[in-house]
Amino acid sequence: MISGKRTVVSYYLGIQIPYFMRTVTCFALACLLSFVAHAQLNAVRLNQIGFYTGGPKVAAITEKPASDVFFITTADGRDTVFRGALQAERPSKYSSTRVRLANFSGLQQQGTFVLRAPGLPPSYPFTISDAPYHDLAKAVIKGFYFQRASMPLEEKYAGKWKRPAGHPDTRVLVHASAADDKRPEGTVISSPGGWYDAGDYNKYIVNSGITMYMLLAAYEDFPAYFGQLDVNIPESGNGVPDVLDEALYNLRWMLTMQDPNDGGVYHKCTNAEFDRMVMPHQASKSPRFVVKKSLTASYDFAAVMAMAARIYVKYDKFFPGLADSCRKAALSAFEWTENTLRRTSATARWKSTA
Ligand SMILES: [Ca+2]
Repeated sequence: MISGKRTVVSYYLGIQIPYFMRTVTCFALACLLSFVAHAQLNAVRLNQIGFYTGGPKVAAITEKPASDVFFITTADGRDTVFRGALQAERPSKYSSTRVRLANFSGLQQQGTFVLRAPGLPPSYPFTISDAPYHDLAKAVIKGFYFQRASMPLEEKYAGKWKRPAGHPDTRVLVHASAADDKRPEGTVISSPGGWYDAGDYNKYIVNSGITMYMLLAAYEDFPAYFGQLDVNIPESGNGVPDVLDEALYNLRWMLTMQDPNDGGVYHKCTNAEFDRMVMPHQASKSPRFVVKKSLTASYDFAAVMAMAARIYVKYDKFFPGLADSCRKAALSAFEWTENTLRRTSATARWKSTA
């Protein structure tokens, strides 16, 4: 379209358009057509995972349908299991998108379905069941297993994602920023295990602190559900809920990040530079460091350890002394932060959390 002297656009406009302008015009047209096609394809927005059998079920129609009705059919389109009326268009002062809702909460038949509004492409398939998020919950918990540092992922647990161990972290150096009289620069400590961060092979107390809270809170809120959730990790079937086994893999690493001399917690375990985009066992063998103790890391650590002490005490026969160790670690980390706050200025505190 852009190779000749006259394009379709220039032909219909009856003018000669410079090559650059033709390119830009064609690109803009392609984007516009793509946008229109994409909007059409996604005209029915709904929860693509699924809905509880007895729960609310609502879809949002974001393009103009040919009529005011909608249908829920089986995935193959052969049987209609529900029909309803689209709700009136709702204006929003925050968006120009015109939306009409399709409420099909009355449909309580289990299966896989699609929503169809006349004149628009059907929705993505969705399920209605008594446990629509069960597979999602398993995948989320299992996701942390794939992030495990310092251990190989075996095929029987990891499938096609099996891989050798990376980053043993049994010889980690105290960085200059974290050095003190009892642990001078270059002191070797062991800090194995834990999870890699989302986008790199370093390990962060603050980042994993919120994650630990979420996992432990999920267990505390739904102990019966997580008590039976088997996600096929090496600790499955050991009598301890897998979510607590997985959290423990990171908890044990977190414990290594506390300086036993004063209770302060190192901010992260890290390379001097990020590893390249390679598999963990192919990453650089350059030194790993623990860096400056921080208020944020120590407070996060204290909170996670306090919570862990409360939860893992119920599994004391499996992990003797763990809950007590967590309690002591929480108290000493909290004490370090309080003492540090007392003797530092507001400016220094701000820098400490940066
Ligand atoms: Ca288990």
